Formats: sequence, C-alpha cells, structure tokens
Amino acid sequence: MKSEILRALREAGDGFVSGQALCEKAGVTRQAVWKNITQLKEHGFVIESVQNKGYRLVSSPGIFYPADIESRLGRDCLFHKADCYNVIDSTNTRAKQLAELGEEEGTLIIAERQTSGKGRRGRQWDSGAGTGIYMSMILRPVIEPSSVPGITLVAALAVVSAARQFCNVETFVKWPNDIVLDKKKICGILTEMSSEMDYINYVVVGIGINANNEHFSEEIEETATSIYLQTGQKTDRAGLAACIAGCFSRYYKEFTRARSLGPFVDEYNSVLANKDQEVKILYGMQEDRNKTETGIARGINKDGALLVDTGHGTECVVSGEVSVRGLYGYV
Ligand code: BT5
Repeated sequence: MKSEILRALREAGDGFVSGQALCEKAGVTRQAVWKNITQLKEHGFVIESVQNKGYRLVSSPGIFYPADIESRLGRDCLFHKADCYNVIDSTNTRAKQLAELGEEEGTLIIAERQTSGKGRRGRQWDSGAGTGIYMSMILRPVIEPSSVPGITLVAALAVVSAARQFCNVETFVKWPNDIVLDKKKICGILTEMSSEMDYINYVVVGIGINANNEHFSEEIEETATSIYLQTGQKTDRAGLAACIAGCFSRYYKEFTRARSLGPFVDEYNSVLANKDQEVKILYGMQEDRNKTETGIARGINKDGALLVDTGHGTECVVSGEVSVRGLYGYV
C-alpha cells in the first residue's frame, strides 16, 4: 500500500494529492492513508500535508526502502517487488537463496553494503556503505541455458541506457560485463544460473555500480571511478536502481522474445568501448591456459560473441570462455 501512496504522490510531481484521491488509488480508508503517511515520515520521507489540499512528496530518504523502489517501477515493468538490506554478504547469494525457495521472476534484491561482494571467478567487488548500488535480479527465462551469457550483455545495455537517462552520462561497455566511464570501471555485472542440461531453474543478474563513491581502495584506485567522481553530481541511488530495472525489463523482454541479441547488435556496438581497438584474448579458461592472441575487436554478433580480427581470420570470442583486456590502458 505504501508503494501505491508513494507512486500517486510521485505522479503528482510538485503538486498535492487529496486524501480522498490517495484512498481511491491505494484502495484503503483515510485513516489507513494517514497511518501509512506517518510511517513513511518516520522512515525519512518528507511529506507535506496541507488542509484542503492534501499531501505532497517533498523528498525521499537517501537509503533504499522497498516501497520507494517499487513506487518508481513502471506498471509494465518485469520487476514489481524490492527486497532491501542495510548489510548483506552478497545480493547475488541472497537472490539465489530466495530463488531456491521458489521466489518468482521479478524480485529485486538491493543492499546498502555487501560484506562479501562477488566478482567473476572468485574475485571481489568492493561494496562500501551507502555509496554504491548493489542489486540483483531474479529471473526465470525460458531460453536455452547456452543463451544465458547474452543476459549479461542485455544488463550492460540497460546500465548504459539508464546512466544516460537518469544521470545524463555517456558510458561504454567493455565486453562482456564492465561499464566504463572515461576509461575506468564504474560498474560490473555478475550473472549466475542454476540449470539442468536443457532447462533453466533460475538466473540471477548482479549489478554493482559506483554511484557516489568519493574514493577507492589502493588496489583499484587506478582502474575504478564513480559517477560522482566524473560528474561532481551525487546520484539518487534508488532512482537509478529503478531506472536500471525498467531499462533491463524492456531489453530482456525483447531478448527472450527474439531469443538472440539480434535486435540490439548495432546499439551494443555503438557503445562498445573495445570497438576497433586492439585487444588481447586470454584463453585462461581453456586447456592451454597460457595461450593468448591479439587482434582488433570489431563488435559483437547476434549471439553476443566478440568478433576479433587476428592475423589469421576472425576469432569469435564467446563470453564466459575467455576474457579480453585492452593492450593500452584499462579499456
Ligand atoms: C565484476 O566482476 O565486475 C562483477 C561485479 C558484480 C558485483 C555485483 S554487486 C551486486 C551483486 N552481488 C554480488 O556479490 N556481486 C554482484 P569481475 O569482472 O571479475 O571484476 C572484478 C574486479 O573488478 C576486481 O578484481 C577488481 O579488480 C575490480 N573491482 C572490484 N570492486 C570494484 C569497484 N567497486 N569498482 C570498480 N572495480 C572494482
């Protein structure tokens, strides 16, 4: 009910919404509206109430709150429920636990801080309190398990699109799972799944974004940045998280309908940081761990593979099998 009240107040922008209108939108009594507004105020929402005019949302607290996020999700958005934590080990771990317990597609897990934020292959994700966004999405796609790596690329497009819409910043994708701003990493994506040979139980997409970080640990200060460090503007993290969820929802629906990245190849390649850059392919996951190859990255194909022109033809680098590092600088 709180999310319906907040949604109605948000839709009115700077205007007031009458108590009667709130009752109708939330489907409850005036007394219930008043009680919920009081509780929202206790959570840090500033809501002005004026006799004969009604209520007006002045500001939201700077922390994640389920009804706040839910009220910002469009009615046609895949996501409709947010589960928020002050501290958690990893939002991906929590999302997987919930998915194992039967949680449906469309739940978001969001935290202020992670004590064991995960990157790929056992790496860590620095997850300081109150600065970044640590969010995971529970999905149950009806696609081939082999198509799941494409969801990472879909998530990357959603982050680029949301950063443009919500923060007015132009970011780029370092294939397959990093988002960079001014050649430094602002976001990493970790996609995990549980599947049978030909059936997906669930997929969890974890997104970590450096929104308002003012500094980083010594190990990553050369390669990491935040939206704040690049723009000087603090981001409303709940708003950005909801915007990412909305963008992801649109791309994901199209991806699962088309069963390929075909509809997005041009858009993806237009924001590909590696495009026409010299890259080094590391075959660390395959038999010959020391094998490397260099070439020029040309873009992705409809399966999400990175096409790299090497001295002897075009190599199709499949996400998850190899990683690609730029030779010069971070990207
Ligand atoms: C990633 O891994 O980039 C995926 C990160 C996913 C994090 C999200 S947060 C919400 C959800 N819950 C989780 O537990 N995880 C997901 P990878 O490509 O392996 O990159 C990891 C590397 O990025 C580290 O080894 C560092 O070098 C660097 N790194 C760590 N923290 C960073 C940060 N905050 N900003 C930029 N770079 C960072």
